[in-house]
Amino acid sequence: MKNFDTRLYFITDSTGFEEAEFLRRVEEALAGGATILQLREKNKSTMEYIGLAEKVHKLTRKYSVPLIIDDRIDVALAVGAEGVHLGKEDMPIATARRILGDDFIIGATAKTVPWALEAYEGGADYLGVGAIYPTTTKVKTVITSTETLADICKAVPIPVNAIGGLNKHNIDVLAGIPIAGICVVSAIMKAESPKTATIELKARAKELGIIR
Ligand code: TZP
Ligand code: MG
Repeated sequence: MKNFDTRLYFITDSTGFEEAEFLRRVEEALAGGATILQLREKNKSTMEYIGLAEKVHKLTRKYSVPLIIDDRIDVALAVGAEGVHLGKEDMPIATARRILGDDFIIGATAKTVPWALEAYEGGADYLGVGAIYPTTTKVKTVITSTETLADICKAVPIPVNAIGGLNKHNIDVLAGIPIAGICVVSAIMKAESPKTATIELKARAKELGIIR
């Protein structure tokens, strides 16, 4: 059964962390209430990506949180992850859906309404939209306005998450837009206490009525 909740979507970045410290931070975010977790690795070999994904999957399973693998459906299949996240330069959504079947969670990046519609029609289960703010995380992206974010929410019937430079001090701009949740990397990954950061971010998003 495909069952997922994107309210607090934590995307990892292991850059600069020893593996043990990385895994400790991942577990803290899970303990703090991340509802879905994406393993995002841009510089690892296939072997290394699979090795790390297996370790992260043990943690996500412990907290009953779906594991999404960024970019790589082979890695997702290899470790039995619950889903994959695909951008414009990755495998087309419809192709991935055909290979992975209906039970797999497939997320897509979308920065415009036509792009969102194409991903939805291809079979995407949720969309990540942004960057809402400039980001310090290594990514090829452009700023997406909150107006476009709202238009995308209106255009597709699947959960839409906001992403990019989001933290507890600036998510108020999302209030009133019918997003399903927020995606964050640094606000949790680089926090002194990832657990506290996760708890506080979720509490703030609830307080603003962004998530339930
Ligand atoms: N896509 C758009 S912005 C971004 C991605 C992967 C990175 C978000 O990272 P952060 O640290 O939450 O700004
Ligand atoms: Mg990608």
